[in-house]
Amino acid sequence: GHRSGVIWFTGLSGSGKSTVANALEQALAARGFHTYLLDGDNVRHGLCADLGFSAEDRTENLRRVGAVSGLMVDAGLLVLSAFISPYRSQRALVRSLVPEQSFLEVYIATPLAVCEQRDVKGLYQKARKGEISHFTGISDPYEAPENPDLVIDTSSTELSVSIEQLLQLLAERGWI
Ligand code: GGZ
Repeated sequence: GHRSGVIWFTGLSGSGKSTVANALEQALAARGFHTYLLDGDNVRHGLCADLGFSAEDRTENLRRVGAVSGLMVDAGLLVLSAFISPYRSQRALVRSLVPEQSFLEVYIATPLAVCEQRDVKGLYQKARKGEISHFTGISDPYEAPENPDLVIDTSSTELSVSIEQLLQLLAERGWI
């Protein structure tokens, strides 16, 4: 068995949140744990398809994700949620929506310059040209976490090492 809870990944677009969350989910699934991964790719096409990227819309996006994460914790799952979640107040909101002691914050702290150089979807280039407004890190703020449970820089740490660190954190906290 395992304790249920939310592992919340925050960081810039292209920082590697989904990559790390996916790899952790695979490692947990391989160990027989019941998991669910929430990210912009599956949420913004359905549950939050009506929302954009203003501060208000991001807050509502994250409020819904927090509420769903809380329900999944009730259902006994280990939930991995990977969202930019740029404001401290938004992360405090999602934390308030899940049971106490059931929330771990993981800061994917890959430098902006690296995220922009990767530019997997060409969004940074569009943001620089002014074709996308309110783009996090370029024309919209990102407030780094002050007291995250773990910090991962995907430009300087091998994925396998990060996954080991995450598994160790979960074991230390008695979640797995
Ligand atoms: C930031 C944006 C924007 C703007 C579209 N700002 O790299 P991606 O493409 O796949 O991940 C980003 C995703 C961010 O959605 P989230 O739900 O994680 O954001 S938040 O937590 O702030 O609600 C990016 C894409 O959407 N994208 N426009 N203006 N990212």
